[in-house]
Amino acid sequence: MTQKWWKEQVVYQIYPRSFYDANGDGIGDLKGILLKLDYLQLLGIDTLWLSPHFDSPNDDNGYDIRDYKKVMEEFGTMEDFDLLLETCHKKNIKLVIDLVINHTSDEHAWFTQSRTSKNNPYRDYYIWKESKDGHPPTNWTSFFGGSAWEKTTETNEYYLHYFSKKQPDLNWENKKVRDEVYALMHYWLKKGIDGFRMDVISFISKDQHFLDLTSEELNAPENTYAKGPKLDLYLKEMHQKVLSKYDIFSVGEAFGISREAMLRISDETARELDLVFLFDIIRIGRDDWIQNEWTLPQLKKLFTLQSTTDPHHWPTVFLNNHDNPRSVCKYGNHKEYRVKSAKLLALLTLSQKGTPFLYQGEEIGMTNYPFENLDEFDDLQVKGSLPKVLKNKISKEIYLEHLNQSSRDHSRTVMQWNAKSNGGFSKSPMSWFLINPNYRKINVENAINDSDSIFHFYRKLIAIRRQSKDLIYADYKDLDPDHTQVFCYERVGLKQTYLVILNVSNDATNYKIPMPFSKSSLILSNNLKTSDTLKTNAIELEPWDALIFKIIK
Ligand code: ISL
Ligand code: CA
Repeated sequence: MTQKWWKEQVVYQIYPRSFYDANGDGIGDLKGILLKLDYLQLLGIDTLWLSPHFDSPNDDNGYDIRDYKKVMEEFGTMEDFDLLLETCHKKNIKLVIDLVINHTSDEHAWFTQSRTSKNNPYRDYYIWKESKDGHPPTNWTSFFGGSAWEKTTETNEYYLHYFSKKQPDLNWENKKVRDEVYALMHYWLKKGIDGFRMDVISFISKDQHFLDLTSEELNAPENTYAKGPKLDLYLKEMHQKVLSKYDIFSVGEAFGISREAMLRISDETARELDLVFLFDIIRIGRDDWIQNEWTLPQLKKLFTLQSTTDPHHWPTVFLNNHDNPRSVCKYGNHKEYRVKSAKLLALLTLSQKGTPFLYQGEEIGMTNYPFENLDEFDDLQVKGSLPKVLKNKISKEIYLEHLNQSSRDHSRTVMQWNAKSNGGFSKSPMSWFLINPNYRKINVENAINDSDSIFHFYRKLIAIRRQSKDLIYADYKDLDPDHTQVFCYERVGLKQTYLVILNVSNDATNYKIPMPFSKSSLILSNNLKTSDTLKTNAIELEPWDALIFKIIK
């Protein structure tokens, strides 16, 4: 297992729009992040990943880029970005940016040119097709509702967009597109950024036959879209022409990708990407906007699948991001055991094998928002999916019920800094989006002032990881995969073995640790009554107990 700095780091994802508003216009900005770097340093994270900060009409909150070399006006200026990068580096914090190169905004100069005529020099920067007997070229669907094809009046042809019609897909078959992308990557790398998170990188290659999807494929188009024939070719070229020239890391957001493809792409001998986000865990039980039941053994199996890879692979571990609901609501119990279950999830995330990615607000146990009607949502995916919901004879009430468990907007409500108006996010009376009504109780100020808070539990765990490379690189083994309420695993390092016991349930239990050991010493627990050593193999676990021990077998 080769040791790399990006395997040892803890990454914190910031959604700049909702993080902190420094200039009082109700919208988060880069200056706001700068002002909160001390807070992030107190938490102990090593790397920041910013969701897109580029110029954008914000149809999809920045995932629709209009100019890759310009900072979004609402977020500030290029000087603000340069100062943020410089200050991060002074504080030994690395800065990774979000590269959205599967598509651009329809307001990008390349597209405003491309759409004008069939022989415009930018025509082949995008994917244009004639209609088929008056219908879109294929039956492909967009993730934001409707067809993945949009007809334009200038040339009567359709262009492809896997996401909104304001996010036309780039044509990676065109070498000019690839060279433009590599040039813009060099532009940011030359500034000294420390890597890229690559948005839906799994989709950049398209099967040039443009065949209709079968009805089964239409249920989860992402699995087909992620099977483009030239993905590895493009990633190897990108690695050779750009990534290999800097001491950086790359993480591919590989929506729809299979585990096999993940192993192929993130194999360090393949020289493509360093890390890949797999979505199996964070979307467990998900069927589009529906959140179905799932069991702990099913979840444990997914952790084993991603953690027991060979020495050429390194997993990512995350239970939150800007596209998914808050983990304490999905995996924990935010009603009766919010603090305790959030700490359990912190221990799970930070003691697994792989690079942990935290998302703003999870460190203080922020929860889903109590939406009361569909008009309150900002996410275009909510409105975009409504026609399909109604066509499937689902009522708006049921749709709302599911969205209250699955919507992306739960993670886009503004960060809760203190109990003042707007939770201290902004001095403006109105913010761009909602704030959770529980901000008076759940906020950074209260968290820092409470030594037993979720925040300090994260801070201690991050410090434990930092002091122990042995834990970071240790092998992973689930010791009780079939147990329905306890998650018990070991991490076997070169010097030390670690035992993690998580009671992922509302029920107390007397748990028999399925592994003999002679000595144990408690490293951290979310239950102050936990004894420092395990007397026998049997341990009384209270609801949501989370413990990590050093043991000697
Ligand atoms: O829809 C989702 C959440 O349930 C995810 O499937 C998400 O759309 C998918 O993972 C792709 O996400 C990325 O690309 C989108 C953008 O809307 C997301 O915010 C981004 O993370 C298009 O750029
Ligand atoms: Ca602002």
